[in-house]
Amino acid sequence: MSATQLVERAESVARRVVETAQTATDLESLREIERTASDELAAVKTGIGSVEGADRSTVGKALAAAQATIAEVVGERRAVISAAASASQLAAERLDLTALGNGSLRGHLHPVTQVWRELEDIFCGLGYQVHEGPEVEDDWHNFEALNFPPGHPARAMQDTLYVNLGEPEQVLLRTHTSPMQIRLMETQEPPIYAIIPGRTFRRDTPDARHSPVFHQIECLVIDRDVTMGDLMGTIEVFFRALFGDVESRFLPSYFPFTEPSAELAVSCPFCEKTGCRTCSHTGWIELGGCGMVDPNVLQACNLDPEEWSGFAFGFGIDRIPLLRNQIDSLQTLLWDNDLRFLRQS
Ligand code: 2NL
Repeated sequence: MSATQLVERAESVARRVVETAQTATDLESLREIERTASDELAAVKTGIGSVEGADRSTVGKALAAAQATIAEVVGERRAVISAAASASQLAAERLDLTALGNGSLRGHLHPVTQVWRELEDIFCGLGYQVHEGPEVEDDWHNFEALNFPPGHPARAMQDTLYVNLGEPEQVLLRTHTSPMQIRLMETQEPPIYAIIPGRTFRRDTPDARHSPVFHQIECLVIDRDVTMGDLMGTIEVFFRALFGDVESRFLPSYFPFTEPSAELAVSCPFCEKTGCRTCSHTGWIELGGCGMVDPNVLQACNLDPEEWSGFAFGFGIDRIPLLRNQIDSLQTLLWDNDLRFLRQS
């Protein structure tokens, strides 16, 4: 072969590689293209020996240029093929670790917590503050300051759970949320508009209507010239926010810490007073009690009963989800933790 033919041969091998390398989609076929080209250039190199001395460097340069072009084109294509291969390998090995992706097992707040927060919302809307107090209390805050006379039955061992700390029968699990109201009156300058929700404790044998641990919410207002009318109006607004179009009923009652005192009831939201199972066919549901804060309680907190007056009311929280969800037993609501029940609420 002449020097011109050898140069053309080297150039055509390089041109072909530039075209065909672009069509290779895997490393093996690219390697095949490279091998064929390299064999053909080896033949050109052998041909150098048979041309005139002066032409050898021309052919040599053409050969080197072809080798350089091929190396560059093949190198670029190899990088492209490798990147695509690793991307498709990553896609194939992808693990879906999304937890509970279909959302069907989302949890929710316990029915008691839902009502607790709803009560807080209603009173916050009326401008009240929410306070929570200690569950372990002393005799002063739980009884003495609340005007419980010595020997009052609620102080007796069967009601109160005492804690074995300090003087006998001085440290106890609060039997109501009222001790926190005493703490508020002791430490805050009136006016006070507060609600106190919380866990309370009594020495009771558990059954459908009793639980040694239950939840209460109490309301306390201390201001100048507070009247029984303020108390009744507040309760009316509150009951309507909670139950809708209902009436409230006040029957004379007795509590050591209020005077006068009243038992609180709401007209049955389920039967509109015609009588049903939920209201035991009375048309009314008893919810708790209320009254004007006894002057002795104000004095125990160093508040002058001539200057300050107030009202308070209290009721059990657990009663409300029981009523709303037509649940028969406090045990079902508070202790069983049966998911078949909880998921419905
Ligand atoms: C009920 C009745 C009531 C109060 C709680 C109270 C608190 C202070 C002063 C005066 Cl510090 N009163 N609280 C008043 C009347 C009734 O609760 O049946 N609760 C479950």
